[in-house]
Amino acid sequence: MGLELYLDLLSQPCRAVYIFAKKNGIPFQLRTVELLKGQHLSDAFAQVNPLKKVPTLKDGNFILTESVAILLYLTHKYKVPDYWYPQDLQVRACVDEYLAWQHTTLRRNCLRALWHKLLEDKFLQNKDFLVGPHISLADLVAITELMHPVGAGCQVFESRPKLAAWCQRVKAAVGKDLFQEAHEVILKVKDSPPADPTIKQKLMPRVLAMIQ
Ligand code: GTX
Repeated sequence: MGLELYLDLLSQPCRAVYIFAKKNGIPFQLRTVELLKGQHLSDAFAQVNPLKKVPTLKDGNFILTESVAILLYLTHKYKVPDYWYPQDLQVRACVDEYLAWQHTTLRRNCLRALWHKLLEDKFLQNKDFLVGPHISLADLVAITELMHPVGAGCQVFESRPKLAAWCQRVKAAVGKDLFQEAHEVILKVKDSPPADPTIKQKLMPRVLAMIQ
């Protein structure tokens, strides 16, 4: 069996992995794990990932979790354009810096208004993309995270022209169709019916917090 990716496009780290694999023509079998149906809690999925989280990668007998580790594995295993994770030591260090920052801030409890300001002031500054003139893993991880509140109806980019222009550049670099495809489910989530109550009881509080 070749590369298998266990994903739910409702999840921001899954969207980053999905876009990256698709955009770079990496062949993979999509194994959809529907969080809202509690499929990640099934015994079958626990055999693949005992942590019961997506994204999860399976490459033969090798299993890998954590979106950043998955993105880096794909970057190293497949021939992808250098700009995603540049060879240049210092530019690469800037991508690493963003990926480390992201996990402790954007993905954690931090005032949304402050994220945006920090993202603009510290990372984007006056560049086209977060670490320079080209898209990198940093932009992909950032955009999939910022589209999450957009899916819940928050106007994240409305009063931030610099961030909005960056968003348009990332969309164009990824390709509008692939961007739309990856975000279709999250952009519709606010209109979906509530999850099945029996499943809801089993889901982790943070997943519930995102869907209510
Ligand atoms: N640090 C990990 C990574 O980057 O891969 C985080 C993995 C993670 O928390 N995955 C979540 C999960 O599987 C999905 S991402 C949150 C999606 C919320 C969408 C709701 C609309 N969670 C399952 C669980 O914890 O039970």
